[in-house]
Amino acid sequence: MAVAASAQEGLRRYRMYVGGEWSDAASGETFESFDPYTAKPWALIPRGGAEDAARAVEAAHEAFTAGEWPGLHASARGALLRRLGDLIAENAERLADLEVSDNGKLISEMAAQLRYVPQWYYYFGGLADKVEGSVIPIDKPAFNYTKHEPLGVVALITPWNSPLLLLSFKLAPALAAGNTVVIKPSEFTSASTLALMELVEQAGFPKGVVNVITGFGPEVGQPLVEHPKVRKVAFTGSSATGARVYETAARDIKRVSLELGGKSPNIVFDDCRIEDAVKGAVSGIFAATGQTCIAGSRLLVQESLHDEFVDKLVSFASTAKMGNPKAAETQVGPVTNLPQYEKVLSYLDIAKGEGVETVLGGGKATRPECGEGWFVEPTVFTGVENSMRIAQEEVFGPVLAVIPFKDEEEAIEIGNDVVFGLAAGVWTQDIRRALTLADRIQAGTVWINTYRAVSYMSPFGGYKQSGIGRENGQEAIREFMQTKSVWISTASEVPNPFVMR
Ligand code: TXE
Repeated sequence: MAVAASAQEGLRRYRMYVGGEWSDAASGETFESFDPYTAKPWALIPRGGAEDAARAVEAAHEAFTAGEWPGLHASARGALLRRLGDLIAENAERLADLEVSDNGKLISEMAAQLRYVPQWYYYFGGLADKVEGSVIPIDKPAFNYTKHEPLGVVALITPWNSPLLLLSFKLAPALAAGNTVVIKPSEFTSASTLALMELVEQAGFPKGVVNVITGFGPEVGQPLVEHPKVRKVAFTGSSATGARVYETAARDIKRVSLELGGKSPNIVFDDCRIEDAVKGAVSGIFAATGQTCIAGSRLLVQESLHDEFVDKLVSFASTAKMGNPKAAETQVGPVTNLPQYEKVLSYLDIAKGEGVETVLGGGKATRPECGEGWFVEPTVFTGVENSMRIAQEEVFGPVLAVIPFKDEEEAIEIGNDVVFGLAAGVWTQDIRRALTLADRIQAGTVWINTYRAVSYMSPFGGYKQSGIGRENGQEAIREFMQTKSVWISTASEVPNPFVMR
């Protein structure tokens, strides 16, 4: 059954997907999803609550413990994942269009992202039957081996900035490992995740293996995290909500992986290739309208290059075309939702109050091509000190704080002087310097002479308060598994039962 079957008051109406069935919220309530370019609602989403969360967890638990899924060989799980990858590839443009309607990011970026997403299902589908245990040459009269088993029901809680990409970081390894899942997409971007369920169904996953419940975090996300049959929560979002999820999960010792915020330093040395570094700075903060956890929101520039670099950056960034995110030529789209828009604008005031200098933007974008949408001018602040709030707190918008530094040592000190540690960029042609920075910057990802590169093959995650656990790469599948040690006695007689062996 199609998800968006009927239109009500001109809005597309979506349904949740639980136990292989499409359903409304138990309460029958819905809420509107807004298009950030028009600032108008375009879809109606079920407003789930505790009852829906419990129903979905029960369906996932049933699918984990009975029926076809638990008996399916890992190779067969892999084949299902690869089929899902093929279906996503066939539907990439349609899914990208839904994402843009919900989050206002550029169609050019979202379409490229959706064309890349199938790789997660191919990679983890291929990995499913390659998770091997070991035989331990044990120091006792016994044969001892290990095996890696799935955890059970896993809750996947996702944000709005790249809904299906960030979901796939979790969904592909979770299923490859043999778990069943309940997905809770962001209330701002439910449509593409629900549309993905049509493809999950077509791929032939047994009922209840993949479930989606929609609604607001405190109403449906919180009871999902609290449910005693959930064994792990994989979360991407804000640090405040991540901490809350962590605390809640601790009550019954659930596992968590958290991918949280950042205030990543993009560090430019005076021996860099300047034109490349300018593009790197722009891609770090203005691509995706700065709404990425890996945004290079602190630009550290060596004093000797500072003025020249800022001039070049401002003249490049000031030509960025703003407007309809569905138009191919647009380079900077709107901010995804009204609370986020208000948050970004409030940080512009905070920064100005801290005494920074505004060298580009600094306010709402009121250009005609921005219409009624939630647009903020690409903004560059200079004269920023690293202790200021604009340098310490995640804005999640097109707002760059430029901080000068003297030498390598000072760049490292400033770079590391935040609570976050998600990513960093380094621009230099000196290989010794590049490797020194790669060693000494406290971040889960360090890019040398590039920025924002992410792959299904390479581990992704945070140091410090940017998170716990790693997504992508071979170790990601183990985040969704637990290890069992099996002992088989080879002793010729049972030894003294009162003494531990
Ligand atoms: O995030 P939330 P929001 C940051 C960014 C942004 C801020 C707020 O700084 O300005 O977060 O965005 C669900 N129990 N990032 O409010 O609240 C929620 O419904 C369980 C960084 O959207 O963290 C959504 O599905 N779940 C980030 C998800 O958590 C709960 C990407 C994330 O929402 C819940 C997005 C609860 N009690 C925003 N409360 C990144 N790291 O990329 C909320 N949720």
